[in-house]
Amino acid sequence: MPNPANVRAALRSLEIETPSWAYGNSGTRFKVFAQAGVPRTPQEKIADAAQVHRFTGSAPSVALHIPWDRVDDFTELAKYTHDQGVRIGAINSNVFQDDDYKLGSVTNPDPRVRRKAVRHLLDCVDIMDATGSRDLKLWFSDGINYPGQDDLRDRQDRLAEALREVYDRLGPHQRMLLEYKLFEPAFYATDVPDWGTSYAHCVELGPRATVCIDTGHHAPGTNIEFIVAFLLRAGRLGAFDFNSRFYADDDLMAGAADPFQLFRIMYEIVRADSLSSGIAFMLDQCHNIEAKIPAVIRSVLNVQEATAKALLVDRDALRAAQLEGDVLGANAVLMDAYNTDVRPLLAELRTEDGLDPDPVGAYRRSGYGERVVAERVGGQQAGWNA
Ligand code: LRH
Ligand code: MN
Repeated sequence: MPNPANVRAALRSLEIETPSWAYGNSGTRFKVFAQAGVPRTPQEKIADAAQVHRFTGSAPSVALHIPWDRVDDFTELAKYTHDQGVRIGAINSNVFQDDDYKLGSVTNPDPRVRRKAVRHLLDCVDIMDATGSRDLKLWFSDGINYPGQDDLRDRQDRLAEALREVYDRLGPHQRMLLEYKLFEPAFYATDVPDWGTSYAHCVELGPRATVCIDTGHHAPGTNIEFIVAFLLRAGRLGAFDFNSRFYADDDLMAGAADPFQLFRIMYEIVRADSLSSGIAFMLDQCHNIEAKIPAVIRSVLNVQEATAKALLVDRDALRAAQLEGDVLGANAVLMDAYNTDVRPLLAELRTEDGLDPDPVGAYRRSGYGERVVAERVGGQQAGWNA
């Protein structure tokens, strides 16, 4: 059986990075439902992220998205973030919202557009130097909608050239996270559509290029934990964008749609002793209709619960059953852990750490939500500027 002290220590070491854009308005092509109290500035987004850490104790960093979170002085912003009790995490580039990028950004047939896109990516590395961030997260909406629209091979050459230039600009302690996505906004071919394409480019680039798995970016039925196990074995799993979905890139709360999948993913992390090996556990979600801060708190708890269940797997018993070919026995060992109610354990840990055992309830009782609704009147609410 797992050693309870190790389980508790591992749970205490779990850090989940929350995305600044989860605190802003978001929606679908049909409607963005604005919410009262939504942040207007990067500072207000960071203040909201600090609330998630205040009540969970496990969300010490916030990912930024450029230009959504552009400020004049990123060193000053990093100091402000520190004063709020959290730190700036990954810097997300954005080459998916400029008119010039209609036919692609770094893969665009027009070299002038490619230069512009690479310029933005290099700017993001400059920002990392100012914020002290380790990770540059790259997601490209690049792709084509019709067969023949452009040459698939040429686009890969253009992508590789751009990634090389950015990789060579990274500082010694900086990493590249290359995120893939099967489709949307491109609806025929996406230039980084799957883990294999991302992995191949990462291997071509060098050791500080790693794959980012967004759990909403796969074809229905994809066995994501297999991808996790494979990339861990190859030493190229850099990060997760956790969220959940019933259909496509729904960006719902992590663990909400498929808590069993989140458990299976975290079990591969635990099995590889990689819970605190530098993998960035990030959320990438949009709270289109629900209150945003409580939704992010709930998501952090869902990742904690999946991780706690994964840590409770009796790995010796599992391995013994696996090596004996005891199919049902092996599956039962895993299901025993998954079917364990870990909420009392997590509540106990929070209490020991001076936190309220019920973070969502504690946040609601704090009155912070009502306070920002009263304070944040006027100004331009943050969103995707889409
Ligand atoms: C793309 C994506 C990417 C971010 C964006 C906010 O779908 O997952 O990680 O840049 O969402
Ligand atoms: Mn993502």
